Amino acid sequence: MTQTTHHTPDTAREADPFPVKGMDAVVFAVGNAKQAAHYYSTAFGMRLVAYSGPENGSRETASYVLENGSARFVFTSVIKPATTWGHFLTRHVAEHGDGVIDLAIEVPDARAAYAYAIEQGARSLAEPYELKDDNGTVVLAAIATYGDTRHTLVERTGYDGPYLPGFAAADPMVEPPAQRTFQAIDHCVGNVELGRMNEWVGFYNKVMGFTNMKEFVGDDIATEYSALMSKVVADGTLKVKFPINEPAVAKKKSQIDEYLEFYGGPGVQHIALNTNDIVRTVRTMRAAGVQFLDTPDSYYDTLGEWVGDTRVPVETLRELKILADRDEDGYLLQIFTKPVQDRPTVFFEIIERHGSMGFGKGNFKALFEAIEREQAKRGNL
Ligand code: TYF
Ligand code: FE
Repeated sequence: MTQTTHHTPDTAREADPFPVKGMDAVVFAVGNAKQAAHYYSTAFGMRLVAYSGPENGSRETASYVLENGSARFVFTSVIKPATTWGHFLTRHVAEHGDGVIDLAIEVPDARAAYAYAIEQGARSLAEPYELKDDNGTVVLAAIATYGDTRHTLVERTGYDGPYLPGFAAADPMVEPPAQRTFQAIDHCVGNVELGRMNEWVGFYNKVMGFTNMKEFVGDDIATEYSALMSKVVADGTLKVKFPINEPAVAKKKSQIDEYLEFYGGPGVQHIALNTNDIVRTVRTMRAAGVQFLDTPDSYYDTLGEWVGDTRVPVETLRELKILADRDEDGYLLQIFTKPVQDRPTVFFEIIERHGSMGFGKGNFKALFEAIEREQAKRGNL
């Protein structure tokens, strides 16, 4: 395996042609945004902060904005058969089920970011435009990525409101947990078709100047047990990290093929969320009914021998089925939910990092076996 450093020198960072501030929002098109907002409030511990719908002038869509620290999710539903955008959302939900339409990125200058992306070959979905209200102005533009997914580029320096012009501040739907369940988006993963991973990695290299991180699932792991290949691209500051998966031809049907079949093409597979206290987060979410992947006891029987000391005792990890991994920079603790809708598509990861900037390579075998047990239950293995 080759190794590519993920530390960008300061000189390169100053010259970054596509500077980013971080993830702006993950936008979901769903069948019932009101109920989705309730689930992410009660089960994920997020808080509703903004709303747009017929009550404040949005005639065709209802959108709920939920936050947890810097993590922002937006859930949008169409409320009547209508317009071009309404048709896009309706078709997206009909074809893909509830899913991610937009991995929006906050940038210091949306016009410059858009111009650079287009010059580098990105496909335009929206030329730069402004949204204005009493809270100020936001500049947006959008480019296409894999499948029906887009990246809206958001410049919000001239705005001081709850989300975007047109949105009204909203109160939480329920009392949020006393302590945050998570506070940031760690990474957003895309599934693409067989043989297309390198193209999409090249897309992010070229269009956003993102570089490859050293951790990836190569041929060797793919044929051995994972049935997928994966590479990770990130901006120079590592605030925005996008792993890209493709199916591999292996002994068993790839989990990526299952996703592509049930999603109806490429799309966002999982969103990883940072927590400082994974034990509390998992207890809170389990108590609220969130289902996580199971991990066999045998994983914990040998964990202590190789992972060394972690903040959480192995017996607690075993009780909650949390995975642990260590590399030269430190360790991480992680766990994966089962798919959060009836289709075996989108799921979430909760991750607590202590130095390690990896993605849990040491867990790939245990993780992919757990996913395959779920696939088998669905009759898709
Ligand atoms: O984001 C990652 O790379 C890890 C591992 O289908 C992973 O969370 C990779 C592929 C996959 C599930 C998890
Ligand atoms: Fe992940």
